[in-house]
Amino acid sequence: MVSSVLLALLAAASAPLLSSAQTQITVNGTSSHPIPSTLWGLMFEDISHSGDGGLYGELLQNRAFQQVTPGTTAALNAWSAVGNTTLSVIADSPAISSSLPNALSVTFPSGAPRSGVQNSGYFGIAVRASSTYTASFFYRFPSTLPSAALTATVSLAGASSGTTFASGTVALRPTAQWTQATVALRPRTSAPDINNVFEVTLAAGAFVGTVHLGMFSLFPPTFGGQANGMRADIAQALLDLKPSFFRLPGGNNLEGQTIAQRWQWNNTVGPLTARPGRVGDWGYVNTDGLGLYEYLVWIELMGMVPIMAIWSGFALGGAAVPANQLAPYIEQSRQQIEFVIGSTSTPGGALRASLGHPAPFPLLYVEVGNEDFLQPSTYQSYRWAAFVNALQADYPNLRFLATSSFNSPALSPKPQSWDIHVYQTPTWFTQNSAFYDSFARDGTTFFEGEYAAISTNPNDIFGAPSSGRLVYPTVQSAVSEAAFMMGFERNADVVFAASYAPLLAHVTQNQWTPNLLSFDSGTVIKSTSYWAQWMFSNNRGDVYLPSTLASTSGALFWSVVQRVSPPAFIIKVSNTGTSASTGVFRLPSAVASTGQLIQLAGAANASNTPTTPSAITPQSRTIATGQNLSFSAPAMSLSVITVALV
Ligand code: LX5
Repeated sequence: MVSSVLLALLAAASAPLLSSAQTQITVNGTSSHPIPSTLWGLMFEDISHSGDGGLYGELLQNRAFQQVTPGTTAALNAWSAVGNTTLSVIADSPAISSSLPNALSVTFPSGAPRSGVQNSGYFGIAVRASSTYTASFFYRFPSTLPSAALTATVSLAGASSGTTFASGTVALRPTAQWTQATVALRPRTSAPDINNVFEVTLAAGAFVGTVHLGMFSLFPPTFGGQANGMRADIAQALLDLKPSFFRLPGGNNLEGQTIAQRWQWNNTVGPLTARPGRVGDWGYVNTDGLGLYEYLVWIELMGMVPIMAIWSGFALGGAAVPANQLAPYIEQSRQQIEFVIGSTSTPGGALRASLGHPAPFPLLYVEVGNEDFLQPSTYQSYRWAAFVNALQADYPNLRFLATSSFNSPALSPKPQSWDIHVYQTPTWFTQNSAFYDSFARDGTTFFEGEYAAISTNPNDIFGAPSSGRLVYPTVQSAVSEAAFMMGFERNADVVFAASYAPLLAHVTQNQWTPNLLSFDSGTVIKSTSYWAQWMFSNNRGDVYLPSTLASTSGALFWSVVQRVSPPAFIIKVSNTGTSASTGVFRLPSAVASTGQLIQLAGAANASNTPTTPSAITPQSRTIATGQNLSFSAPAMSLSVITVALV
């Protein structure tokens, strides 16, 4: 008795707390614009080993000694001796190819036990019993030829345990000419962790002398079986996002620190022995094994379209090509486009066909540079015009995107489209959900090519990372980005595409945080922001339905779209505040009495991390719905409600 009185008193006392703030939202039944099919997609560049050591399936690091200085310890990165060999990187003559001048010189002394070389991979190697690995390398004997073929053992082994998980043998013929050896490795058991190495060894006493090795490779099965393709678990995590486009190859990594170090498409296609690699913009060598053709074939496999950048005459170190010297660079860009879409009667199209893809790839968007607001003067005075005027004449159906700050300085010819970037605080994203509302409807369209809430400290955005910088996206950063993303749907008549950046990063070998997906050589971690992207992209509508505008100083943001088939309203609600908030949606027509809710929620600073990879994931359940749909959004949450029209 006493306890029930107490309960009633407690209930009365807590009632005001339960009734959260209410916002009345009227949804218009007449759509204002279709949602473009390109809206949600991916921005990619090789940063934080997102390409080499990440998406690109190759497992060996420094596989071909590209762009290293022979004779240095650094040139031996990821390599070490097994047994008694002596290793050094040399500039070999003959070289494997003119693009690959360097090789690994391995000397076996007399009386050596089992000896050879090992590679530690990209910070470990995952060894899975279900996979067949294809290993290969080039070899030659520069001086003393063995009297007969040698039997080399190629294996995958625990780095500290010494356990051999897989091994195979391959004959090394006595030859002074570069020769390729290939062997398939089928692990008997999976390794318990990624602390594994790849080894090439000779039995005790098998050989005394020197062998040169180079252009190694170790590939697990790739996503979709693509030759020289992508790591399956990372590609699958990206496919789950149902992305529509893929921006490549940068980002800063397009530009080079110097003009000579820029990304050059023609150095990234053809046999791996024809790719010199380059010093990337993020502090490590890019193998360019993940080249333009690999990107395009994979983009097609994934059902995406490319948004491809061309170099715009500016290197990150500050050098710009003078106007009267731009012609060869414009021609290189023209050839890049021709490789992608030219008919097979052109040299570029014929090269594409020779690699296995006679049909042109579906290219519509070409981005001229990256962040050319870093040198707006030369972009405005000649670089933009020189590239666009020449290339638009050759390819009138392409849309060229400008990358300087929107209309500042104004460009001529007037860009049809712009790529706009924003790295900011969660607060900025919530306060700017109406960012595109005031943009002119004059045919100009926008690509939000990079955006992310990166720090809770406004002073930290453009300065050195300090106290507020996020290591992994948080619930707060994800729901704040979602508030901004509501604005992409509302303004999808001018915003045709949007992508979070950066997309991928190795958990320890990174130059930037936070990132959408983090990985090591064995696992992939889906961040809170990944799940926000997933919720938007997997719950697209065909048309946008205007509704009462949210207050940009408030915490509750929403977007209502209509799906044609099967007919449904899809309502997205982001609550960026610290208390629950109710939206009462007055829908324009009758709906089913129940609908499906997908919700991401949690503590503001909660993240998915290597130790808590699934702390925050979207949860689904059925909820009661109706034409007057009252929905209480928990603090720090993103919700998607799908309700069928009746
Ligand atoms: C940013 C901008 C990281 C990047 C650039 C991209 O996603 O590479 O386009 O880097 S920044 O701010 O250091 O220039």
